[in-house]
Amino acid sequence: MKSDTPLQLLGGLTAQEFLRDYWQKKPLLIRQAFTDFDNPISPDELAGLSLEEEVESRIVIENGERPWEMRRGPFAEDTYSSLPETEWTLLVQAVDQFVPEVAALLESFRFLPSWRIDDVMISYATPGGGVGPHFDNYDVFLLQGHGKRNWKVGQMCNSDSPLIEHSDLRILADFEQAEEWVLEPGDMLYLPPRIAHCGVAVDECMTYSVGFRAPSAAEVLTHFTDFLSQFLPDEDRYSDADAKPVSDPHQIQHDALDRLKGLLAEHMSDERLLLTWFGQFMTEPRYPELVAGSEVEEEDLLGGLEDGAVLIRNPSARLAWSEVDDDLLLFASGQSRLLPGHLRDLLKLICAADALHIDNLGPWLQDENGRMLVCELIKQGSLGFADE
Ligand SMILES: [Mn+2]
Repeated sequence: MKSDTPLQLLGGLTAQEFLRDYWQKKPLLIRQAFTDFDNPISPDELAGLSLEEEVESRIVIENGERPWEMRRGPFAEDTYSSLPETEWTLLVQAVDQFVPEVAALLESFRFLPSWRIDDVMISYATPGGGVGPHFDNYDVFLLQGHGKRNWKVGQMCNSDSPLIEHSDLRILADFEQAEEWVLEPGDMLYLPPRIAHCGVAVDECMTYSVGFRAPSAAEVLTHFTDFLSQFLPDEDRYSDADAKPVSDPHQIQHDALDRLKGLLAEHMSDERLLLTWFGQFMTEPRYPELVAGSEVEEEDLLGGLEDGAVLIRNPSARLAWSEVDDDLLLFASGQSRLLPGHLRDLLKLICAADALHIDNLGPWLQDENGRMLVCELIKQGSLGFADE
């Protein structure tokens, strides 16, 4: 995607302008980001998903058994007949993994790295429904899909911002309203991390939240050092050759800290390991149990494709790639593979194509590494044959 094309999705801004002025910085209201928006899933279908075992869903009832009562799915069919008329919300996570038409919405966000995108959550709300004033630690695009929702945007928050006492929800005790808009179908609101916001359904409505993932500094440090430590031999230790005699044996001198900093710097600066860890971490699937592979022999793969079979990405899989020197790294659902540089276009194809078939994959099947890679991705579960 060219970064200097004005985008309807961004209210006429180019991707470059949006990233410079708004991304991670300030809210942006976009009227008709999607013109003539065709709501890809109905409230009934969304409620249907919330009955499924593998789908994460919640219902929040403002005046339930207690204020802001939260129930976790999967729900039973009769759950819905027992709810009040108004002021409740159903939230369903990662609908993009279950409904291809919802996954297709993500195509519009290709000006951002796909590995930053977490999921599309959909909320359905009855009039007056919402989840209270809160903040998230992630960027989000809130696309109005159906009906109208009132959004209020407030102050910047952090982990010290006072919350009301609640066991399940993080509801802000104070909300300092700065702006307010009513969103109609096709309108979209971008919010940077940590900004207070409060959405209340004006009438029966649905909102699509395109959420992003960003590891916390604590996660980066704990997960990367865990990963790194697998490669460090036990004899690689704090060492103090050429130490000077000490004046007080009980004192920790600062030269010991310098040696420690040296030890940390030596290992933390290994770019290849950092990249490998990061790619694996950012492609970890939300639902690893839905990335189940199947056995396939190379000859069956080739025969199948020649007979017109089509391979598609598992909607629960996450893929990304990178370069290391003259080689490539493919990250697939939390795993990495080092591959020769000549497979670059194959990796791009596997990451981006809606479907793989004999026409686009054909030439790569002549290549031993290419064939093997496609087989491995089927065995690992990131690719699978489409049902005819
Ligand atoms: Mn939110």
